[in-house]
Amino acid sequence: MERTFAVIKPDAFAAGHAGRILARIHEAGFTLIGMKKIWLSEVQAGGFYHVHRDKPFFADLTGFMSSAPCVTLVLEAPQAIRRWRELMGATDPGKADEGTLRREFGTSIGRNALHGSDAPDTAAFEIGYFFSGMELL
Ligand code: DAT
Ligand code: MG
Repeated sequence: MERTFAVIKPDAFAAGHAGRILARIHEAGFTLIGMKKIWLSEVQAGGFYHVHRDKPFFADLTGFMSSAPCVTLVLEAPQAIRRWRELMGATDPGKADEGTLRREFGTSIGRNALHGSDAPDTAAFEIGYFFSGMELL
């Protein structure tokens, strides 16, 4: 079993898509280990996305992620990291495959509805950034 970290980003949550996204997560066979709604500050969003701090889109990204509440998730499945990124689709919703969640719920590369960890080390960092062990029983 493997765990990954996911976020229903402010655009998708505000649009009322959380329920449909959670249903798709369950249908795909993930177990929901952790879940909470959270409204990030810009500093907290910057800590989460620290690997992108030198990118030109960093200020827009942290501004967007702190603009409204989101839902943070810990998902468990065999190959959870790869499988969640496959279900999300490409970063740019316009390039995401038909049937993927970003294709359905994203509207632009910066407003792409969902986050997913990209490797075991980033999944461990991101899960620990948002959840304590006691919240993941
Ligand atoms: P992903 O979320 O698919 O792992 P990433 O880690 O490269 O993609 O980037 C993190 C987020 O930053 C991404 O979900 C949306 C935003 N982003 C990435 N590239 C961007 C760009 N060229 N312009 C605006 N926002 C971008
Ligand atoms: Mg990434």
